Amino acid sequence: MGTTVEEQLESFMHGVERRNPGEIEFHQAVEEVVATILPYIQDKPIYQEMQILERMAEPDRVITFRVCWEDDKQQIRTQRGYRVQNNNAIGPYKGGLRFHHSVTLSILKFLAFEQTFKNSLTGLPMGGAKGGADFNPKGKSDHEVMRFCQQFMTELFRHIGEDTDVPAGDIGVGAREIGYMFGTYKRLTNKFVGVLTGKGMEYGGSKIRTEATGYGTVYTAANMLAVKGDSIEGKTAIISGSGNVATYAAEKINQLGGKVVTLSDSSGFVYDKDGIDADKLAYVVDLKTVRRGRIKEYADEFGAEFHEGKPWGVNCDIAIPCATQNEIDGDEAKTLIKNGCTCVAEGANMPTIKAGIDVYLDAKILFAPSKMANAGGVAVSGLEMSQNSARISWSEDELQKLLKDTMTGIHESCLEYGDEGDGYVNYLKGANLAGFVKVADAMLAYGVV
Ligand code: NDP
Ligand code: 2IT
Repeated sequence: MGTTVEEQLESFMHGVERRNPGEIEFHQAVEEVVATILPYIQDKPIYQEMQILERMAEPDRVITFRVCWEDDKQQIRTQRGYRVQNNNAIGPYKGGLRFHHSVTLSILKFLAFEQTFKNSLTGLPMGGAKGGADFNPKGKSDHEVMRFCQQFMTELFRHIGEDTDVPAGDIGVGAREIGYMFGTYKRLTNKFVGVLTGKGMEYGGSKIRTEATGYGTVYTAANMLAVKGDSIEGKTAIISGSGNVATYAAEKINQLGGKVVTLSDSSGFVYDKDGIDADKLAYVVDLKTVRRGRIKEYADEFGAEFHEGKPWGVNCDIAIPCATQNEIDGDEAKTLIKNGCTCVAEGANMPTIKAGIDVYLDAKILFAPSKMANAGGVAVSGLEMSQNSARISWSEDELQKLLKDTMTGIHESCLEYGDEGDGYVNYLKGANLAGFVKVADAMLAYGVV
């Protein structure tokens, strides 16, 4: 390594780029983390001697496989399935499955890397993984989705297990897909175990898992505001996405006295100046999970505005990106701040590119990076694993409290490591460091393996 931190970062990233050519999302995620960890470990040479960062940025295992299935017209279709098992230093591999036409190895490696730090932040014993396929569920019949999920699991099942690797949902994978996959796993192995989370309540699911990511993201925004003596009450929020994370983030904003004025999907966004209240949200959940329609229908139904593009030009106090990675660039971040935004909590994974993050940090606004803000989903997944192992189920009240307490604990850890001493909290640094230390120290305990 070179002498200055900048030289060390350049040399580190040179190695990552050489070993993982063209994997730009993976490079982006690694650089964001390593840039904050390197200054911290300058006076802790053991982490450098034992190559902890280098080992964290090399997945334990990458599995890719062919998934062949038959569509409703009896055409044979071929997709690529993946599972990236990044790190199991502190617990079984854990992380979602994404079904989207854009899925690549680079995207799943970035998500598995991020998941390792996020899961550590929850305080629960979970390693980091991610998987999925370049399958596009849009426009597919239930039977086509079922056949795809079954074929996907006929290979994935040999790489996972309740103490080995426990997948869950992500973009394009919700209760329906988890049900099909769990049914196939059960049939192939003749075991009824907690091998997936996000299951239905009838067969081992946990209460509030569906709501947990969105709720947790808003609790994080509330926790950051509370440090400033402020709250969600009376605030206007803009949200992107209209899937699982977005709808429950909107629900929690409403419950805490805020107003949500946008939701989006890949075709554009709706702007509802009157606010997207509980009844309108119920319409969105039905639209997106039952009828599987487009967000424009909301505008037609409620007389709201529909625009192509993203919602970042709408005036707000709080922005909650909940669609996908790289949906806010530097200019969009500047627009947010110009229009009054003082708080960004990332429900999606890595929704802001580096230039946008630099804008938030320079402006010293409240910024909760994804691994801090959206950890509530995987935290309740961890609680689902505990309930399955003990063959019990906790009440909704208990789980609501556990989720809230977990998000408070994560905020406190990130605050401790991110406090700049000048009144500003760099939660990006805080989240990376707080997530890193536990995994790194477990790896040190194992020696060179
Ligand atoms: P869903 O599939 O339920 O919803 C995804 C939403 O994002 C849809 O509205 C979708 O629109 C939109 N979207 C997806 N890709 C794009 C794109 N390329 N451009 C514009 N809009 C897009 O997924 P989730 O709500 O579960 O996931 C959303 C984000 O939250 C992801 O980044 C995910 O990794 C992250 N996350 C999810 C967790 C969970 O528990 N589910 C936990 C932690 C993070 P359309 O319908 O048009 O595709
Ligand atoms: O990104 C994420 O944290 C998830 N998609 C949820 C993972 C999980 O195992 O619940």
